[in-house]
Amino acid sequence: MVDLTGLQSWQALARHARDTSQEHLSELFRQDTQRYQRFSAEACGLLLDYSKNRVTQETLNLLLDLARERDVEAWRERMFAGEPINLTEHRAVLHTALRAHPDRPVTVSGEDVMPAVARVLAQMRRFTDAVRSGEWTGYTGKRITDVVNIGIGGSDLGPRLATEALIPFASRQLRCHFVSNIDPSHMIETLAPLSPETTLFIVASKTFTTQETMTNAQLARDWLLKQVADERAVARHFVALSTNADAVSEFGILPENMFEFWDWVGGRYSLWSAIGLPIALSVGMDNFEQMLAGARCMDEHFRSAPLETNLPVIMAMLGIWYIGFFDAHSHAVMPYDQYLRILPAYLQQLDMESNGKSVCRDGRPVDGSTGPIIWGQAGTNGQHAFYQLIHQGTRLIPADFIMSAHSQHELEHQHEQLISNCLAQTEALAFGREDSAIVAELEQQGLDADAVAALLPHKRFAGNHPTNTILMDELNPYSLGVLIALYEHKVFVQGIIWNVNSFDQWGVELGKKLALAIQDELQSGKPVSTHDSSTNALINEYLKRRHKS
Ligand code: G6Q
Repeated sequence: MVDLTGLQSWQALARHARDTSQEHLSELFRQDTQRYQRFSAEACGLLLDYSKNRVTQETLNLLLDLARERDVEAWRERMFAGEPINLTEHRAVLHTALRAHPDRPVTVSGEDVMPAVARVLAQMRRFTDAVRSGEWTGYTGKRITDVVNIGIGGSDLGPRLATEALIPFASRQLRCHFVSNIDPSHMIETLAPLSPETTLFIVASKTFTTQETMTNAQLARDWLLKQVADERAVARHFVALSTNADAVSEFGILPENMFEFWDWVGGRYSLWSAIGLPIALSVGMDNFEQMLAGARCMDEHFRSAPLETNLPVIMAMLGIWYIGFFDAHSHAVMPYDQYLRILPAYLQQLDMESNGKSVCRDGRPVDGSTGPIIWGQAGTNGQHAFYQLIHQGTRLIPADFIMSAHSQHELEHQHEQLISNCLAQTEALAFGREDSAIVAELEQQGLDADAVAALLPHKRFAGNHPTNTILMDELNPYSLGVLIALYEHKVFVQGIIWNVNSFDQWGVELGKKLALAIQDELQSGKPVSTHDSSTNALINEYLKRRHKS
């Protein structure tokens, strides 16, 4: 495959970037009164306003030429069709099948996977109904009041995001907790207020070998058995979400309490699968299926809408523009919705684990930058912390602002304060403030000409900072499904443009291996000399301090 920078469309974009890089959003809006109409699009109830980006119609045309030259449409079909596009792991990438219409077959290696998907969904429904109704009890016959999901990475972030986002739809009789960190404090503090008789543990692990999850599951098992001294209790208080049936039954979890998924579901794309069980327990299976329906709507939009109005494609190509031609290293996500406070962390994994790559699919180095650093925070908190850097710092930081028309609460006035802040930020970022307005304000405060001149550079708002604004009617299971699928497909399109495999994550392996070796050394307690001088010294110093009485 031709290197990215060698493509005709890339070179055309590079020339266009040189010619237009100084254009200011204020000027672009002045020149075109229809700019919002031209640069906004809607799908599945979600409005994307991308008019506050540093683009013209020509920029977008060139970006879409690049998408076509990189064969985005063909790759999209290959993904939906179940081809093994995860080349290094020889796997299909079919999280879309988990939310596909049950009557339409989706085949992997010649086998229709939809009956298995439907079977697990039915199993999830039976189980969640039983737990939520109180029919499923703990070992001593008490109703389950607390669910603790033990999982990490993809087996934690997706369900945690959705469970938190959908709190207004949750059963208040069932509290959900998430333990991921190997640090025992995480489990100990979570369990402290809970009773083993009324706690259900979900061991969520695709492989059922992950160190953090297996260690924490063992800790939870010991906690349970310490108080309910009967091994049979494990079967009433533990269920598993996994692809590894043997390891699950070895742990003492009954086969009927294992919820299966498959190797064609990537960890960070797995909340739509059995990994979504805590979501379903919290909000009920009907709401979980609404979330799937929202994602399905976005899948259909992504698969069929022309590139010109295709939301994931537009967002992806805008990102390519800033990373490729403006040297933007990061991308901020600002949900003006407290219930979406986990979204930046979730998108960190989705985007950075998928596109944080430096080799192409064929193993050659990429030419240019790939995935950005994703960061952000919910609501107005960031305005009182890091927005300073976005407004007046030296870096270009494109950002997504997300808001809903309806609040989950009846405090409309306060909701409007929240939304005004969101809108004000995107306005300020795009247009900044004219020097003349700053001068007039300072003069009005009685400052003399020297003082005004001295202060002006510090008070200057240059503007021209690009943002997308995403507006939903309200945050609910359906719109959450739409929103998450939007970002999944955005990440997919960017991976195709950069020609990387967005579906593996080899970069997480080395640290895990080294940690196992160091763990043995720490346990032996003997000074070491086999590492570099820094690691040796740190291990030895740790041991010295640890064994000091
Ligand atoms: C995600 C990654 C990774 C994975 C965790 C947990 O795409 O593969 O975050 O989800 O390492 O893995 P297990 O589910 O196998 O425990």
